[in-house]
Amino acid sequence: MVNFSLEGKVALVTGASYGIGFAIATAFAQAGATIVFNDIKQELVDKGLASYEAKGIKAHGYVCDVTNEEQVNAFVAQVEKEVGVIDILVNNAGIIKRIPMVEMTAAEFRQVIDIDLNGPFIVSKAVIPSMIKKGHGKIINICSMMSELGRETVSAYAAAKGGLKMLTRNIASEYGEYNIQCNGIGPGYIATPQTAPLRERQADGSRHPFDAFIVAKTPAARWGTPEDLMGPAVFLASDASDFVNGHVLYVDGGILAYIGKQP
Ligand code: NAP
Ligand code: GCO
Repeated sequence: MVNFSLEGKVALVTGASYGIGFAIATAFAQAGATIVFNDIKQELVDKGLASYEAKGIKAHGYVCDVTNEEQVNAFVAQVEKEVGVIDILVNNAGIIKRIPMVEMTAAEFRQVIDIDLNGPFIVSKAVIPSMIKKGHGKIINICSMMSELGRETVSAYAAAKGGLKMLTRNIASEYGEYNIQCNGIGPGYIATPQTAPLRERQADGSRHPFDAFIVAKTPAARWGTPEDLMGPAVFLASDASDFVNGHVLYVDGGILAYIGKQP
């Protein structure tokens, strides 16, 4: 029988107080996993713990900035002591800055690369040695359509997410022989706080132009929801995907396959 169960597994989802990470962690808990998550602020960790509890999930929340290698190493050691060795890692924490490239400072560019690309490197590096010792591991990097496409104002984000696609392939290549599978999920346009500015109602009550644009560009003719990512994430975290490695699974309603509705 195909095994989609995560019973007995410890899953770390970074930046999972809310949004996509929260939905993925919830799905993992429903599949039997013990949930660990982090955020950069205690108040958000507490908010996240309350949100998980409201769903009947006893999660383990920690304050940790994924860009800080010392903090990450201490965090992973603490999790291994208090909860158990991490079987599943989802590198979800991420930010975006929407600024025309020529107006973006190098510091702003670096900040996006630091969180969206260096963070997954740092956290993956911290958990892989124990996965090797344990004889298995699953790493899922939350990529993006911007791992494949560019658009105005998101140069840093696209560079980071393009790099994250290749980091995914490299981890798969380097650690596949230890029964560690590293794959990506590439969400399309998902309704979360990160994309809220692209969906704001206009002063006259009309839809944001970008909102209408995305709906026209998506065969599913709708924005995705964090819940749309739950099944694909459980698949990639489970034994059912043990021979899937270095793959980016786009969960985008078909937008990458579609030229867009004729005007
Ligand atoms: P979100 O609502 O902005 O949530 C991002 C989470 O990451 C927040 O909990 C945030 O915590 C946390 N975070 C940010 N910087 C961090 C750091 N240095 N260390 C630890 N945690 C940090 O974003 P989302 O829409 O759920 O997106 C989650 C992931 O999916 C991101 O990687 C994003 O790039 C990717 N993605 C999103 C979409 C979409 O359409 N929404 C599509 C494709 C890919 P704070 O609140 O404390 O900042
Ligand atoms: C944007 C959006 C996108 C989505 C996502 C698409 O400004 O274009 O924020 O980047 O977040 O990454 O896959």
